[in-house]
Amino acid sequence: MSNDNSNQINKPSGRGSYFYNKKVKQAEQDKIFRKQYEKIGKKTTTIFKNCIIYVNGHTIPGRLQIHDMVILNGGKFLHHLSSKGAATHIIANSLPPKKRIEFKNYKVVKPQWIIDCIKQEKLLPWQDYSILSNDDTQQNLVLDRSTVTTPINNSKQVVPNQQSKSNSKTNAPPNCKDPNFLIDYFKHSRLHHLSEWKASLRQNFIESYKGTQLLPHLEKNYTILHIDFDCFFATVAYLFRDKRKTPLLDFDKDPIVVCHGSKASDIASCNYAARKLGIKNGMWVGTAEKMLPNGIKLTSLPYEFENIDSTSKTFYSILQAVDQFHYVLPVSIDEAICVMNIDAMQSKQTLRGLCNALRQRIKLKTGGCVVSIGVGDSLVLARLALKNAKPNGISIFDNDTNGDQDEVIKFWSSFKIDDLPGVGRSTLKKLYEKYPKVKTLQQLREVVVDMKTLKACLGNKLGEKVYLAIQGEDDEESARIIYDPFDMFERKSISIDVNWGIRFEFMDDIDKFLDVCTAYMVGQKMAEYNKCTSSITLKLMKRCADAPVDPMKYMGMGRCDPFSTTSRLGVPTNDVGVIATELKHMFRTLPVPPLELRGISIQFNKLVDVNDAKPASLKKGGLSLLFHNDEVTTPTRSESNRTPDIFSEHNGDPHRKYKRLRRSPIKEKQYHEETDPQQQYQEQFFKELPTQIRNDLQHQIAITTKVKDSKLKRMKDELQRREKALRNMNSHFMNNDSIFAPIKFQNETHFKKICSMVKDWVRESIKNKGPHPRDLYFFKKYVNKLCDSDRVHLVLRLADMISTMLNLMTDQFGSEEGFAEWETILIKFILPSMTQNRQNFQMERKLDIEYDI
Ligand code: DCP
Ligand code: MG
Ligand code: MG
Repeated sequence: MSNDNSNQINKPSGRGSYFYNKKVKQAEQDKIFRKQYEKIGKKTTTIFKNCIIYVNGHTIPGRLQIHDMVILNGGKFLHHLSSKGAATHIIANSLPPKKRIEFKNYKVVKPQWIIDCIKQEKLLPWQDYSILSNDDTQQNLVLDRSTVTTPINNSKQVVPNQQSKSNSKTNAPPNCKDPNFLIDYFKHSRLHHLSEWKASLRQNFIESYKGTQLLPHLEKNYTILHIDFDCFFATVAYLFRDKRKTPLLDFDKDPIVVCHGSKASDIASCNYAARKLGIKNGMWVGTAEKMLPNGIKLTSLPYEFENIDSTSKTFYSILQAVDQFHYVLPVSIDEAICVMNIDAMQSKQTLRGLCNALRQRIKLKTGGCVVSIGVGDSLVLARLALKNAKPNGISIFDNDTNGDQDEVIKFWSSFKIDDLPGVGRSTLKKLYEKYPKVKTLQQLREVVVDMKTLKACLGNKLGEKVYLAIQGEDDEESARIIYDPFDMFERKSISIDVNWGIRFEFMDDIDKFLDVCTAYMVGQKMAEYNKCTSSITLKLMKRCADAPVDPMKYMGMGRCDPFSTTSRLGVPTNDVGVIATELKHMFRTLPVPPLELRGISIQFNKLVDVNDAKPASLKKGGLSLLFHNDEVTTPTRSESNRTPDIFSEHNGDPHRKYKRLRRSPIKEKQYHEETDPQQQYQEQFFKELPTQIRNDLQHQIAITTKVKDSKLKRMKDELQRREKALRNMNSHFMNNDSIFAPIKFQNETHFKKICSMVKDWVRESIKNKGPHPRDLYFFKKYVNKLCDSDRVHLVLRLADMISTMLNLMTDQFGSEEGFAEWETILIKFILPSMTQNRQNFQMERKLDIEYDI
């Protein structure tokens, strides 16, 4: 019946009605068809329950066969692709270029997907059967590595790799709402591992070289050995592979990649046999498979994080045992820069001897991992030499112009311009515009006459860097790692970056996720380094308006627009509650609706040692984790237990854009203070406050009243504040959140109306299970804002009102859960909030910001 109604409403007229009628008729026929088959005992399933399938062009098996397979397995079959978005999947053998563009936002899969789903009796990841490559969908790579685009060879059948499948993340669909999601994500994320390893290598450096003499800044009296493993992850994965699965694998001949498995996952590392075929680190598996010559198979191996870690430890311990090295500077898990005093080792021959010995020892001790070594008398030369040395080699370069000039020219001619460290796509473009014919670094050395020209082309800093680099010298910034490694390696920020698996519907869940992130970052990371933070940056990735909802990479980010905001706390803190609340607030200032969120990164900057920070801002007696602290979190409660949600209308509709506060549906009542019969309780309430709170409160009220007495002073203060507010608006205050704006609650600014609304809310929720957490969250924000903006007396009135209500309702509802909850809110939150002297806190925030500017 309801179906008929909706049909009625959506029924098109005119030409469209012909297709519409046809579609309805065909859907009815499909239903009958399925029933008939069920009657004769043919097996039916619901594998394709939520799928609407359209077949494009000639397919094997044919269109009719696919139709039957879809219908019998619970799917809908679309005979015409009449309107955009009607189909969930398009089945095709191949697509001409025009269709590739037309279908770029669809899940276009090979017919084999249908067959395999039925065979395995489950809906398999469509990405493994996708026809469109990342070139078609323009998927953003998380990596900053370039991908090679190659013509797509449709004639070649790509055999889904068995090993890669068992290793695929896609077999275990992630749930970002699960409290364990973050830790699980970190366990699998190679980028997370890489950054953790790097941080710990740096920390180890600081500890083990404590007291070592710094190298004199201006005397370039050293030689650099830049040492890096060849295809590190791939080698370790090969050495530690399950040999029963791939007994005949040949590392030197067979193309091997390390990845998470599905076609749409990135290749973290590939061996040199794969590189010969054009496959590169950072490329998608699907793209790599298309580069294989006929008959050659790509082997994907899983990550061996633990073995990578132990191999790296062996590598570093071998290097640290070399006496001639003044420093072993960690670059990454597979790469180190060794600084050697020039007098320690002079001739090329002795250098080569040392390099050979090192390579042999590392290979032996790691069970077969190979490093290459580049040697030069600057960082840039050693790095370029390393490029020459790879794979499995040594390159020692002396840029001395008195030496062999042919060798110098040969060396520089072997590099492209973007082989220079720091030269990315945009710099390359600028250089090409200025010097269109220049291809190699040698050519660039010939055309660039002075630093001034390059500065004009690339800007001062980069111009200087590139100019010095082509002379074989390091710029000041790069050389800091040699002269001031301790400062460079000191932990200055703590961050997490979640760029996979983020699919939320409601703010509630995002709040919980932010709680988990904060607990991890504060409870584990900041505690580990004994730090606290005074500045937080939140960066969100929002799906681009024209990007597909499901990107090619399973649960990946797809194309996104970044949004970020920074909040300076003024006072360093390690309080989970404060930080989580700030993050939730920051989230709400960014225009990213929950459904469009694809990635979250959080960074704590301006870290200070806990011992150096002001004690008042720090949590004593350990860190309180928000999970266990019901101050700000939003505990789950079943729908039926809830009192009416007065602030959460958006909750029912995930597609609606999130609104911070919405007008309450409750009928507004006037608050008549003078005639209120509960007035008599006010004095008593004040008397009954704990002495400390009462004294503080009286003091506060006395101050504010005094200030208010002098109109002139007030105007002067206000003027000053406004000036400051204007200056700081962009860097700190977010529009409505300015403490000078009228304070809104439920879109209402009139205090008496707000009181009336709160009164109704308290009355209703006392009788039940207490206030809804989200409502409470906004109420707390409102109270805090009142305190922050010199309106403590209003908070007192609210407190007074709630206390009076509690008194009046004790007899009737004293044993209710809601009653107890409101008592706790009053005693643990509202009353203390008035005496926290948050005005001073705000003043510090402002001062801090001015300093920053
Ligand atoms: N890595 C990664 N993602 C990145 C960078 C690195 O997964 N964005 C991992 C995989 C690499 C390892 O770190 O194996 C070392 O990085 P390298 O850049 O040194 O790459 P490889 O060692 O794989 O190859 P090469 O022989 O070019 O050094
Ligand atoms: Mg390497
Ligand atoms: Mg490396």
